[in-house]
Order: sequence, then structure tokens, then C-alpha cells
Amino acid sequence: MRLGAACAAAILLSLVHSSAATTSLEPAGWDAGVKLPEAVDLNPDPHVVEINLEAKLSQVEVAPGARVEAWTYDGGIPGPLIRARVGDRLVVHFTNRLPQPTTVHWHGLRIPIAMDGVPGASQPEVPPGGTFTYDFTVPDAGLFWYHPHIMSAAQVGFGLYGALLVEDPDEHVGVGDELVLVLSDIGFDKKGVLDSPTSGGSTAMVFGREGDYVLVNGRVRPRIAARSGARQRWRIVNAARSRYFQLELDDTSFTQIGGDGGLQERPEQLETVLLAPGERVDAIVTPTAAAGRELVLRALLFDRGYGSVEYRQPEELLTMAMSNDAPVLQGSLPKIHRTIEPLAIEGATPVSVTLGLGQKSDRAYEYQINGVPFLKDKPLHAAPGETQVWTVVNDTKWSHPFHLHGFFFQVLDDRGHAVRPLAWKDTVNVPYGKTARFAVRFDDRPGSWMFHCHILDHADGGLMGSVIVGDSTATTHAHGVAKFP
Ligand SMILES: [Cu+2]
Repeated sequence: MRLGAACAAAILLSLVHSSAATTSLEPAGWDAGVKLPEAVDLNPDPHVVEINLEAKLSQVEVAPGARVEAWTYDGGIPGPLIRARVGDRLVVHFTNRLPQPTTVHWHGLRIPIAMDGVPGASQPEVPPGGTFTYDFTVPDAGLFWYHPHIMSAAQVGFGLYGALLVEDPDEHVGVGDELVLVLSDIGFDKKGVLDSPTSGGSTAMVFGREGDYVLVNGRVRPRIAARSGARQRWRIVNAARSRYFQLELDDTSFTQIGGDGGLQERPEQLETVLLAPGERVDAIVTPTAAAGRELVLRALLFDRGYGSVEYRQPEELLTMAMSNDAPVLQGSLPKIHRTIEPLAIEGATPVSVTLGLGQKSDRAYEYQINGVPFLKDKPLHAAPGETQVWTVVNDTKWSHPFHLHGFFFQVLDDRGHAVRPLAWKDTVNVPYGKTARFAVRFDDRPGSWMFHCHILDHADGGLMGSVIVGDSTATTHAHGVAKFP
């Protein structure tokens, strides 16, 4: 009998937990100001997400009266939220209706090189009017994102980016209210004409161009509602071409539970969270304030080098209006834990990458890796199964978010130990004048994989290279549609 009662209690407890994890505590329509359109799954198979995606020019209003002829996926900034479950097959029928060639890169996904969206290494460019089918299995849970990998600074700056949320049904975070927040910026004039991607010339390239309109899910300072004491899970991606976001929410801390590659080892309580371009943050916030009060999410000044703090002010990103609903008193969060083993780095191959800035001519600069732009004709190499420790030295006066395609890594501290809480990353900020280290284990996905600064002006300005995994002749060219295994 006692056993039976214990069982019943356990079942009841799990019901309470699961309902807490799926039921909204927020007022109706609380997230309407930031809700992203979602891609429509055309495939009835529950394990296949099959969508159409179209890149095209479209009129977009980012603030009342502020309209721009932007470059969009499916007509909006950002593009549609693609939602899948870990292990699903994702099929994307992509059509290019832009006046330029483009591709789609799936940032952070550990997928075959033929699906990585890099012209020359993965697939041919998709010309205007052309199509390409991306078809792969999503191997990891987390928030990822998609964007072009041709003239990236221009095309991303014009509005081409969207979020891909890969959910894990077995993940028990215990929060039913969730936002996906895509942070970005865009620049255009009073006539709604986009800023030239080369405005400001070489000097602007060296800094990294930022747009005047700072956007949350494509809008200038949108509003959401919130109920005091109710938890919200924020899945955030920085999709800006250059801008950093150091976030602070009035009177509210962040419980960061994950980042680029899904949940981290354990939660971490933070007053601010930093997202360099390309990075993601998964955090729980619990605003507690009187009805009618407005809490502001702002980007604090963040020093990423000369020009980033001088004559600038913090930027207000989002307003959270506290509702009249009775405050919620919630118990403690469920224990959020993910077992991540530190990569064994004894005997790992050391790899040195130095980021520098050189001068091509009197007034033209170029970024360099190990002394040459684009690591000209000198790709790095790795064998499947090989573990490498990369040391990335930033020998410039600007910070660089360093991104590796196709593989996760673990950031190491000065003594070579993995930074706690352990987390999988694909992008790490290398502050100016500083050095970052990470350990990466290459698995058996041969090909030529890019690494580059995710300030896309810097990438286009020379901070880009590749690592060839496996036999270099296995590098794929002009692949067309890859067959699903
Ligand atoms: Cu950079």
C-alpha cells in the first residue's frame, strides 16, 4: 500500500511538473509583439519537416513609418522560424528570387559538407531564379540559424537570416512560456533604400558596419506583456552582421542554461549576457515588478574596439509591460543538468591561428590569418577522429567572434582546462589583444570546412580560412541535391 501511495504521489508530481512545463502562465497574447511566423511543414511524416523557403526582395516596416525594401526569406525580417525535433530529417526546397546568387548556410549544424551552403566547398551558387534542396538530419537540440554564405556581409546586412529551433522532447526545463529572439540591425535612408554594403570604405570594413535600426525579431523596440513572478525561457541569437549585444533587463537577472550547442552542464546566474555575432544564449528570466510597470531590455555599451563605445549610448531593445494578473509564486526550477565530458586533450594536435590587420595600399586595409588574407591556398588539415587544440591570437585592435563550421568545440582557459560550466560552442569571442583557446574533435564528415570571423565585414575583408577534414580529394564540388541516406 505504501508503495502504491508513493507511486501515486510520484505520478501526481510528474503531472504537475509536466503541466508546469507546457502551460502558459502569461496573459493571452503576451508575445504577439515579437512572435515569429513559422515555416509550414508540408510533410505528414512526424519525423520529417519539409518546407519551402524563398529569398526575395520585400517591403518591410521595422518601426511605424520606417519602411525598407529589404532582402528577405519569405518576405519578412527575420525569415520564418523553422521548428524541428532532434533527429528529424529537414528538407528545405529553396528558391532564389534575389538579383544576386546566394546560398543557405545552417549555422551550428553538424551536417555533411554538401549541405553546409558554402559555394565551392559544398554546392554551386544558387543563381537568380535557381533552386536548391537542402536535405539533412538535425543531430543536436538547440537554437541554430540560417543565412547566406555569399557576399555575407551585404546579404545578411540586407535582412537575410532566420532561426532554426531544434527541440528535444526529453529536455525538462520546466518553463512553458518561451520566446525566440533574433537580434539584428539594418541601415537604410529616408526613402527606404538600403545602405550600401561598402559605405565607409575600408575603414568601415575594419570596424564592421552596423545599421542604425536595432531590431528584435525585425522590429524596433517591440513590446511584450509579462506576469510578475512567471518564468520565461528566452532563446536568443545574434544575427547582426557586426553588432555585439550585451543584454541587461531592468531588475532581473538571467539564468543561462545553454548556448550555441544546446544546454550547458548546469545553469549559471548572470546580471548580463553577451552575444557576439553568431552566438546564441538560452536563458530563463523571472521578472518581478508591480502591475503597470515597464521593464526595459537594453544592450549596454560593450567595448569591442575603437568606435564601439565612443559617442554612443546603451540601446533599448524591448519593453516588457507588467500585466494586472495576480503575481505567480513558483517553486525552484527543476534541476537542469546535462552531462558533458571535457574533451581529452592529451596528445591533441596544436593549431595556431593569428588574426592580424595589414595594409594593402595607402588607404586600403585587409584582415589576415597567419599573415595572409583568406589564408590563401593554405588550408589547415584534420583527420577524422583527431582532436586539436586551437590557439587563436587576436593581434588586432578589434574583437573577433571566431566561428568554425560543422563542429562544436569546448573553450579552454589559460591553463588549458575546459571553461565551466561545460558547453558546446561554434562561435567564441576573441577580445582585441587577447587569445582564445578551444578543443575540437573532428568526426568523420570529410570536406573543406570554413572558419571565419562572424563580423561579416571582417570575414569578407580577409578573416576567413578553411580546414580540410579527411582526404582533401574528398572535398565536394558542384554537388547538387544530396541523397538522404
Ligand atoms: Cu572580426
